Amino acid sequence: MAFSSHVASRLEEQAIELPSWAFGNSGTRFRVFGTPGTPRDPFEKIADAAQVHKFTGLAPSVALHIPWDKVDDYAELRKHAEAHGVALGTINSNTFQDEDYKLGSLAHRDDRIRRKAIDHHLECIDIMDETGSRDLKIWLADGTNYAGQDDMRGRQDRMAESLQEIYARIGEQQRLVLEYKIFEPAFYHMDVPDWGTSYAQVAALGERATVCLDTGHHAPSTNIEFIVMQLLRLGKLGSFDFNSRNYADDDLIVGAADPFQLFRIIVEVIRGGGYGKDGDTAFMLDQCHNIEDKIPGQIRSVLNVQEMTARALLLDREALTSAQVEGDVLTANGIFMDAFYTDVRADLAEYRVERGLPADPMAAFADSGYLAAIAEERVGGVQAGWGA
Ligand code: LRH
Ligand code: MN
Ligand code: MN
Repeated sequence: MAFSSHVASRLEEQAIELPSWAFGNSGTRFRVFGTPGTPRDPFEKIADAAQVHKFTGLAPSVALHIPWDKVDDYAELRKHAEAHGVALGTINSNTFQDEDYKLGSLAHRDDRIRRKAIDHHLECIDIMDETGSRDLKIWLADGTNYAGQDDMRGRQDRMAESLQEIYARIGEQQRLVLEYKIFEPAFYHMDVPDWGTSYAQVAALGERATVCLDTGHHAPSTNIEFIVMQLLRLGKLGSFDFNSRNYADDDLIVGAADPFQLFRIIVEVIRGGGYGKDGDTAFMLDQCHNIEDKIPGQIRSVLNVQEMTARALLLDREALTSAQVEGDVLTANGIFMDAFYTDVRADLAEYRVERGLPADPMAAFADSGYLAAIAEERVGGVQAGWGA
């Protein structure tokens, strides 16, 4: 069985943005394990990311993290990306690695530190103008460790003011995307801990401000697809940071820990009009490859997303709706599970070959000799950022 033309053409709409930091060495606070051939600068990270797109056709853009990916000339970086067949995507700000930000950034009490954090975001927007990026993604490490440490209300108010100043500088074709995270690095409270807070903050800013949902940033057993439904319903699901979690913010390969959850999420994205040409919800990865090779790790990741998307597109929504209307609980659930249990791997292989791509991108990349070539060429790679 091959995919229907409808499913095939919907699959063609898929684009998954890769994080530049996935290509650098990373690890836990216990140890960073290096990989031979790790990129030494943003140019090499982009060259590696382009391999993922070359073998899968799924990853046409690369997100940058500033200052991890700071370069002298962003126009040159943009040209380099284009020459490799990819575009520069989301610009991620970083207010979590500077000594000044120990007690916060956009929510800080000290005007000087708040000013510095706002200015960093304005600089990120200048960079976006040069790279042609649409989205500024803000994730704030702001929060406290102890009850009473600071006034949570005051922090929320200051953050709102800071965000307003940043949003005022966002261009007509650009967006501000605010990511939430339940905990870490702050362990008592985070200033943007959940989708509700992110929504409240971006709703106050305006139309071009939306929420980023990082799948690893929730409590265990959170119904993430419900949040997806709600944010799409409100027109505020700007983007995903996809990854897998077993325990906390593990940043493992998306779809590795719980492919069924990924399937349920994508079903809701399609249902809510966020998928492909229907909507404006960006699919991005936010992952680190601590012990596995990075490029194949990213290839496996985008393939996992594609596989669950194919299954979600196979869901018989008409039959599902009839069962729901009839209140037929078991039939409805059975229809849902049928789509999830469908093995689409052979169909996807055929789909790829029809589009001039390798049937098995993992095997084709392994055969290409790219890893051996970069291991020989590049000496002294950089870390993803945390240890840098
Ligand atoms: C925070 C986060 C955020 C950062 C990235 C490196 O945990 O998910 O998206 O920018 O990790
Ligand atoms: Mn993230
Ligand atoms: Mn994270």
